[in-house]
Amino acid sequence: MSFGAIDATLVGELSRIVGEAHVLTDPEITAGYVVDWTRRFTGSTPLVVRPGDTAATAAVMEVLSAARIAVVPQGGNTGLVGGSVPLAGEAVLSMRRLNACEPVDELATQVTLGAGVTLADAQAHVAASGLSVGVDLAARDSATIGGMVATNAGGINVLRYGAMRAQVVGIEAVLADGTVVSHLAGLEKDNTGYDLGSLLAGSEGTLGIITRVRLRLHPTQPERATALLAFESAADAVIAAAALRRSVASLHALEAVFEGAMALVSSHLGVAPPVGSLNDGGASNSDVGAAWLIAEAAARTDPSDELGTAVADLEDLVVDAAVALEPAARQRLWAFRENVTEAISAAGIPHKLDVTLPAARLAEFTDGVEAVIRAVDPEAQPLLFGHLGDGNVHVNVLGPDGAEPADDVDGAVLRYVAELGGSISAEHGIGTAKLAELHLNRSEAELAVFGAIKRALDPAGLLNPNVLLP
Ligand code: FAD
Ligand code: 2HG
Ligand code: ZN
Repeated sequence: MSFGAIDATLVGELSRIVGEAHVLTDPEITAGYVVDWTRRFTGSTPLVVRPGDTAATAAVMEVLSAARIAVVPQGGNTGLVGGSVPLAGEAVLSMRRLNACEPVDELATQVTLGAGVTLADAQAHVAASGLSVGVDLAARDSATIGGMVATNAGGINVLRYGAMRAQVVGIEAVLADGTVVSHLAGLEKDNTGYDLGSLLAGSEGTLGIITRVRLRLHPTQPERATALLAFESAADAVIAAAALRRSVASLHALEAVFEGAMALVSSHLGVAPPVGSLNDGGASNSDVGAAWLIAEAAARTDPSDELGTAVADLEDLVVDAAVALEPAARQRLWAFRENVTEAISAAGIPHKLDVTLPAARLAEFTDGVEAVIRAVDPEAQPLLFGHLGDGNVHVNVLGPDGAEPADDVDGAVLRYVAELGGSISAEHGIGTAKLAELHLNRSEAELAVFGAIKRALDPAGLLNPNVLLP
């Protein structure tokens, strides 16, 4: 695929649409748009364009597609698979200025948001109506609603409300040639053909530029109880997680941190976990070893009895438990989970593998993955954590002294996941990082359908041309 060049005439045309201040070409100013959050993926770009609304986005795409300029759509640039940065010199279309929050529709319990609204701003906007966004994640201050739909982000409440796709009841997007498609009525029942919101969810900027999203909202569950539970082994934590899912109707989040990751995050925070102990012999000589679960129950009325009873029933498995009800105390427990990604980033540049296992193979995977990694790179350090309630494990791998591990580690782990019947991308997407392994989960026939959909919506292949589709 050959792409066009950017010249002064093109820059002038774009400036007339979005204003000179929003067409960036100076490498010092565009530097922040070309490196991803992990610092593992760095590219370069001749041009960053920052439209302020749908009409401007459409006009910009009309100009760029006429000039055959490849484009990487970018929201908060918190994506973790190298899909949000221009790795092959593409232009960047930054969507952050589309940050309008329309009034909450309290009758429908829905809201329409600009693609550039951050999750934190969306949460604050709907809170006054006693409503909540169904997806929550630690990058909430930067991640945008458009980026979260484009990656079908998951986060900590998927076991209650589903991932981002399940929140979308309407979508507006600009196609590669500047055509606007808009279906924002938000009717819960609407069988009038293909569901474009569902198609764009998880499309990673390859099919269209999301400009506005109508989200389903959920009644806020203000009363909360949070437990931090320590286990001797990953297998015990997996069994306990399944039991909690069966017994706690108000279960809102069920997260895990395994030994190596817990050691790193507690050293980063300068605080030891209040329950369980690090490196206390036995299985914990490994980097996976012991495990901690964070279980949070949330309801309209105090759920602490329900959670407490379920935790008491786990007495044969749990080494020790701490339960917190007040927000500050709960936050102190959550810190051991929410800061893991940041702690790893402070230690080096990891390879990030984000996988789901069938429930029946989860313990086998958490026990076996360390050996799979060490067989490829004996010095690599596996750091495991994730959304255990969904079967979703984040396997981060660091090399010695914070360097990247051997590249072959990624393929070895992902092949192991596929052998066990799991998904090689639970929630972060394929991006450029997992492109070579997509065939492990998707048949040739499926990939041919992906290609046909791509060609139908973006015949010149201008939108994120190096992402998702092999
Ligand atoms: P970007 O990073 O800017 O882009 C991500 C992808 O979406 C790219 O392919 C990009 O081209 C595309 N894109 C962005 N905006 C648009 C648009 N408007 N239209 C079309 N395509 C677009 N993810 C989870 O699923 N669960 C978690 O728990 C979670 N926790 C995280 C915690 C931290 C600390 C960090 C740094 C990341 C985390 N993530 C998590 C990663 C997650 O993918 C992002 O946080 C979020 O979904 C991406 O939003 P963004 O606006 O930053 O998108
Ligand atoms: C999380 O759950 C995010 O914290 C990030 O999805 C995972 O850093 C990672 O690998
Ligand atoms: Zn996650």
